Amino acid sequence: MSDQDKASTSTHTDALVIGAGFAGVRMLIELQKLGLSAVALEAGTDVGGTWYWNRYPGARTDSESWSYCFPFPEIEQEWDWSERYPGQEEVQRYIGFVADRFDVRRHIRFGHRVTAATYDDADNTWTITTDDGNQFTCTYFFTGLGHLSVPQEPPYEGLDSFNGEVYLTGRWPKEKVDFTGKRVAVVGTGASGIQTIPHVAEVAEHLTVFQRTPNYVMPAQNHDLDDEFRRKIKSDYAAVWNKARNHVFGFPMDPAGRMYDDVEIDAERDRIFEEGWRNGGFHFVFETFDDLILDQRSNDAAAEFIRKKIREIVEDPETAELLTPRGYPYVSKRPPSGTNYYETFNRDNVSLVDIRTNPIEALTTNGLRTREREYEFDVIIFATGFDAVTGALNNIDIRGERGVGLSEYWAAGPETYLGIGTPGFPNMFMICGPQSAYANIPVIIEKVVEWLGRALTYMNEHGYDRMQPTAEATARWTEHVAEIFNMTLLPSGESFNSWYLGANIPGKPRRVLFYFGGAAGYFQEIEKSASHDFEGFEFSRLPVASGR
Ligand code: N01
Repeated sequence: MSDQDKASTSTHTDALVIGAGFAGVRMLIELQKLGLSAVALEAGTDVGGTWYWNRYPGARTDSESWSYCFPFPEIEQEWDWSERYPGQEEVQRYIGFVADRFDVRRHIRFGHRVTAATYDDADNTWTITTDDGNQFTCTYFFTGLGHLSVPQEPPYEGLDSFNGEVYLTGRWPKEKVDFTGKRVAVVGTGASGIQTIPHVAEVAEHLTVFQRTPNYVMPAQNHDLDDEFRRKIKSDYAAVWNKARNHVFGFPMDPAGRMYDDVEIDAERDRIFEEGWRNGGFHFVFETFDDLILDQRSNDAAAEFIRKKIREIVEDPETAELLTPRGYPYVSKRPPSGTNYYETFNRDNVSLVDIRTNPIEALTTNGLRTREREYEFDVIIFATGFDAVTGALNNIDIRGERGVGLSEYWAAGPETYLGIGTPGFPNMFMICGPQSAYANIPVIIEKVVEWLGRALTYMNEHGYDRMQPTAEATARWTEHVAEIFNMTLLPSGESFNSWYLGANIPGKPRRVLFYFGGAAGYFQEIEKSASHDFEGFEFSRLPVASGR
């Protein structure tokens, strides 16, 4: 943090935003448009959020670049994506480009990690404290913390005794890490591990992958974009956004338009799955059968197709068997996209250890010890996931009316209305908090931020300065979110540690963390509230001006 930053921290602004990733930057642009004074506090030294911290080898999106961005007409025409699924550096550069283009970087204080946020009932003010003791006050408090920003710490004894290097994919250092000629371990085979593994395998002397649950990994089928493709997208960007906003996951895709029962011949089903596999990534989920996460038979057929692919690709039958997911439906854990993932296990310098039957017991001076034996490593990489969705909120001591703590209020799991607000925490707005839509995140952020802009305007026009959801609307939404979840095959992921429910973190209360009714369904819900005077929220006004 610069001296200039330090000197200017004790300010009051209309609004304060935590985070300078997609959500924080987009919110600053909205606040600027509304003419409100604003500051954003960001723990990192640059913008990017998720794309600042997750700079592990191979990190890239699995949303297609042309829809993993904001629908600003000027930016759409100026920015050129180089790949179908851009890498971490390019996405971070894009967020920086947007921040500079709208001139909001000057509102961001980097190197400030927020530790507490306290609401003062008497003067309707939030006080935000950072880890270096600085305090900021504001009327409107926004969190843009990201769903996946608190990595799970390696849960093993002996971490300090290990003499080699230890990395977490979710907290990757800025300096290049060189694995050349080293003996490397990767623990975890979720989306992060799956992207890291092929890259490390290419240079390491030996890579050992420690897998607890085999995943259903789709080939990303990433490729460079050419000028002709970019021109085509830019010539009708409105059509891209129109499709994305009407798509269940916020992607510019058409629904498959068929259910499992619409196709009676197995060979034809296989042809459809084959096409999905060739198109790659989420095209397999959303362009094969529309009942993939609703109908067990549809899901079983998809899962079996993927298992067959694994057996075809992986040469050693024993390794193929270990990599084959069983016992939980496809998509009930977030399915990753990879590049050469299964192929990597055909390399001579890669081996796979099943830690479900042979768990890791501890780290040792020279490596790690499983129940069966000890392994020696120079480097251990933990790709063991995140305390998702609520982790970052609970890490901050947030206190609302009468000093009630958010983590105590959410002791049994989060309760929000629309994933935006929670009762007792006036003017605290979560940009995609718990129970907001599970979908392509920039598309959801865009709509939520627009909605928040309208809410602030509504308050201003009606002479209100305080807004929070009602307890009734919040209870109804929480119930609705659970109902929708239970209509799908997703609950089966719980026993396989799905982070959708918090089931990946020992001791974390189980609650559905997302609205799974689709992006379009979510947009209808938030619009319904906004167009009925923000139904489900209550408004008030401080009787005496605070004098600020
Ligand atoms: O984390 P995960 P992630 N001992 O929780 C294992 C997004 N993302 O960082 O399945 C041993 O999915 C765990 O095993 P199990 C994306 O939304 C997106 O990979 O619990 N192993 C699992 O294999 C994604 O879903 C992108 O049995 C342990 C792995 O570690 C989300 O982030 C890229 C363990 C954790 O997998 C999280 O992905 C990367 C333990 N104690 C991430 N604890 C893209 O857009 C956990 N594991 C491309």
